Amino acid sequence: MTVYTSPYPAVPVPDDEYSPNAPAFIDAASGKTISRSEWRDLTLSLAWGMRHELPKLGGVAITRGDVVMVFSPNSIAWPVVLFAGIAAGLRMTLANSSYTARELEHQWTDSGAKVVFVHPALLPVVLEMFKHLDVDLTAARRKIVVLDWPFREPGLGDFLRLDDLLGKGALKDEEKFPGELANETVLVCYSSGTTGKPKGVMTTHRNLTALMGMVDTVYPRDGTSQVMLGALPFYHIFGAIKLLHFPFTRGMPTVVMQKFDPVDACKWIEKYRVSDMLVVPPMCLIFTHHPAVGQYNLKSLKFLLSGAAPLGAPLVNALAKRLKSVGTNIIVSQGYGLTETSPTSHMLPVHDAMRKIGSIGPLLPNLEARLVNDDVDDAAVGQPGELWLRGPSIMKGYLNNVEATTNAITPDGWFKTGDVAVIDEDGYYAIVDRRKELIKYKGFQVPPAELESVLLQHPDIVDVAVIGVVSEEEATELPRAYVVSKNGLAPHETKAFGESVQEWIKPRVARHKFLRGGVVVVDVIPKSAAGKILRRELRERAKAEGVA
Ligand code: 4UU
Repeated sequence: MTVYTSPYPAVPVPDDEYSPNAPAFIDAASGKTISRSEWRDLTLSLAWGMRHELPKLGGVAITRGDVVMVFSPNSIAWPVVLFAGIAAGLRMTLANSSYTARELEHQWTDSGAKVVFVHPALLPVVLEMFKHLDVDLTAARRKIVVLDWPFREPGLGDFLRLDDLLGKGALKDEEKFPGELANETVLVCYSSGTTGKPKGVMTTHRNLTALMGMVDTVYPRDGTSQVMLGALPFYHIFGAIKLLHFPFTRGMPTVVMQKFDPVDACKWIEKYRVSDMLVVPPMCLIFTHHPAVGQYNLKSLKFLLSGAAPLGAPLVNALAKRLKSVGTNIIVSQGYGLTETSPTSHMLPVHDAMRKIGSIGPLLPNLEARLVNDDVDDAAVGQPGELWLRGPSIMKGYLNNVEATTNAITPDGWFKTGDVAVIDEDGYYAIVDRRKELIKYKGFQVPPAELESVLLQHPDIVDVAVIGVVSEEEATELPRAYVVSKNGLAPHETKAFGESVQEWIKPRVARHKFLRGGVVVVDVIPKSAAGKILRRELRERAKAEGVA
């Protein structure tokens, strides 16, 4: 008898994992679990509540196409709210949970959001925002739903609560996005793109369904992926898609951490036998030396996927060595993407992860790429060029911002990433530089233009430019400001002034935008004839100052 076998490795038969009773989301700290079918029921119930119960309870009425904001650290309420909103035909805008009231106000106003679903701990920030906007408390109450589910919080007064919207009905029709409707926007995450302030990225239903299949082709298929650790924030596209959407398509539960902490992460890896973890490079760095790695049983851990910032070969090697020394059989891979690409466009396949260290892998299926030089022409073979991407996972455009959309996407559909890449002889890409203004602090976007406009409100600052400098110790970039002071300062006064500016900005911006790279007083900001800041010159200067 001759038996021919498939050249592909065996894949698990989905029956077990995809059972309706299998866990979909687990709250790490309490163990509270939502099964796949409970998730569906809760989602359709809340979708009904959003569309039909909210006005009856005194909230504003929301209808298909309206923008609704989620402002919360990670919790198991997140997947329910997000998917309910999508099912209800709403556009969900996800706000960074460390935002100040002013930062939130930009996103609220720019997106035209009608209602905010807010974690109880962040309610004061929302109330402060409404105060700035001259919305009185009675009117504000109509726009606020407090996420006190599944855990009740006492002392919230008479705000609307998530619980009030649940259990009153179930949405039946709205959740379908057939035909043309697939191009409706479902997510509006914020990104500064290549320049300026954060803009709303219109991610469509079709963008997301396309992306699920694209990622599926490169994600481990050998049965090792069983449980995902949800340590990255859900409001960032990396977490929203790769922790809340993708694991579900593989029958993998996500263990939800309110925020990343290395000891807790190790504890939950042991307790929940976590196999997969999505990380950013600074988290990799922590795991290379943190004692908790040796104190818990991490043997279940099989696959780490880093993204959102460059992951270099030395760090991958150090991390793999450490994790192997505690008995794991770990593979460290890297993905690349942008909010505008929904997000993943590149990922190192498992079998190549440890062979092609430092690379972001080949282009995912369904995408086309170009590398473009300064003359907007193809870069020569083997030479670096700006990465342009085209395909079904590219955003529809920036919300209410035709100019930014036109600058970002060419008439024939090429999206300009602002990142500079090279392709090797195997078709694997590496990111070698960034052409856009963006700074990344631990994977979070820090738009220089935004910090510059805040700094210009300082009474003693007349001009400013912000750049990113690299910190090897923390595996990240740090925002560094060059400022021109209104009062000519004596050399011995500049250091103290710089430090006072670092303190001054703290109550005004989210933590990831603090000027950790320092503040330097200069006589003049280098600018082109057209008045554009010459950031390259400042980067050279920072190098000369010994910090880049
Ligand atoms: C060098 O950070 C993101 C998305 C990250 C992501 C998502 C899914 C990574 C892997 C994955 O599977 O989005 P944004 O919009 O916050 O920031 C986008 C920018 C890019 O333009 C690039 O400059 O973040 C930087 N970036 C990277 N840089 C993202 N990933 C990488 C990377 N190497 N691997």
